Amino acid sequence: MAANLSPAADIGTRIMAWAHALAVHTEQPGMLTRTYLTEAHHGAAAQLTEWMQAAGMTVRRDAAGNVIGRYEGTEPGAPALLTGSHFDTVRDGGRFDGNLGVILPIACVAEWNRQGRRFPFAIEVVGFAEEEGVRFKATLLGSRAIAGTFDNNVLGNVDDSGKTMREVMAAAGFDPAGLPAAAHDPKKVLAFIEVHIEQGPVLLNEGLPVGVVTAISGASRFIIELEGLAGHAGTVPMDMRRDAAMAGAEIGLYIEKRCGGKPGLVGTVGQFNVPNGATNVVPGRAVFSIDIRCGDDAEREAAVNDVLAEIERVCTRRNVRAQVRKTHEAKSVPCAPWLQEQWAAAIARQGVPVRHLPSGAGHDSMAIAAIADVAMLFVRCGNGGISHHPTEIMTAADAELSARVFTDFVEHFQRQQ
Ligand code: HGY
Ligand code: MN
Ligand code: MN
Repeated sequence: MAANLSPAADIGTRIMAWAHALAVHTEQPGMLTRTYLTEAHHGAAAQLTEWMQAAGMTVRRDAAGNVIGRYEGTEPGAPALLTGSHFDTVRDGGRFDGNLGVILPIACVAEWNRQGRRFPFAIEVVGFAEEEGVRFKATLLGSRAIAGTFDNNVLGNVDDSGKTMREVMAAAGFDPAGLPAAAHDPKKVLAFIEVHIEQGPVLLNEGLPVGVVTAISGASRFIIELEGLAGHAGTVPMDMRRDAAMAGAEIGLYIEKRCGGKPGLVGTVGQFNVPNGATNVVPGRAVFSIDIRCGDDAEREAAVNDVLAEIERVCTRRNVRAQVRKTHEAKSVPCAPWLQEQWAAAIARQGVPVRHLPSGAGHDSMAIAAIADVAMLFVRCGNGGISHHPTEIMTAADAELSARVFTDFVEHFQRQQ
């Protein structure tokens, strides 16, 4: 049942109600987990489709499963100002990461539609089908499809149940052969603007509701599989062990130390598994993830090289074999100054101080930058700025203000000269 609030309800309340309504589409009761092409994902896509149609948009799904709502301009078929974000989530995630950037533009288009307002360009609101990389360990799938940079090699990636992405897409009615046709013609895209929660504490600590993103940090991600030798926890002497988990732990501590030294450089081991482990068995295998990011690509690449060298050193000394698989690499992406200026002007017209800040989190804008200039509006997060966590929160007042900034941006939008 859609949360169809009357137009009288202020837009901030409507956006919050929709975010909570969308959160019912989860694959894990009691928490929000919505990964690519699960039943919960299909339910959310149907709900977004309903809201887009009610807002006066025509809606289509492309071969990647993106939900694309189009609000025609005064000239049918005109180039579009693209906006949107992702509607998949991390496991036990928050209900605003990604989803806000789809819901808020839909709510604004619904207002323009109610007023009969059209622009000399179309507006396309995209619900990107997959950004987090949770189910198939490949990220930005939706936005890469639209950018024409989808890497078909990931179609063979398997989920925890052993199903390949290709199988899952086909079962959901999406044909990978149609992916090239999902690419947008760059000539038909004027720019891409993304509204996203900050996922950090800067705006909150400075008492600011919104900010203009200057650049999005680049990222390198790996899955590391270590193979030592399993053994009896009670009988194998400590100096004779080839303990895969301790090798991984030593590498993890090195990552923390190496990335701890430089502002803006971060390194995370987000997943760490001992497959078929047991309390009384020396781990013969360990599998863990590495995520290293920095606004400065040279710094990130230097840190990655040092970590890979340390993996070699630790594994040689411990007589453990390492398999290193890169699962994601994205250079940092600058936000276009001519678009940043228009976000700043829209914020200033609301009487709000303008704050520019970088993004440590990755976003769909990184992929869309391959075909269009991009710029992002950050919205304040509560609870210390926490995100990728069920206590991720924002306020209806900030949703209202962000919708006013977005509306103002579009109503004053000047194409690049
Ligand atoms: O990991 C990220 O930065 C994004 O939230 N997917
Ligand atoms: Mn996220
Ligand atoms: Mn996100």
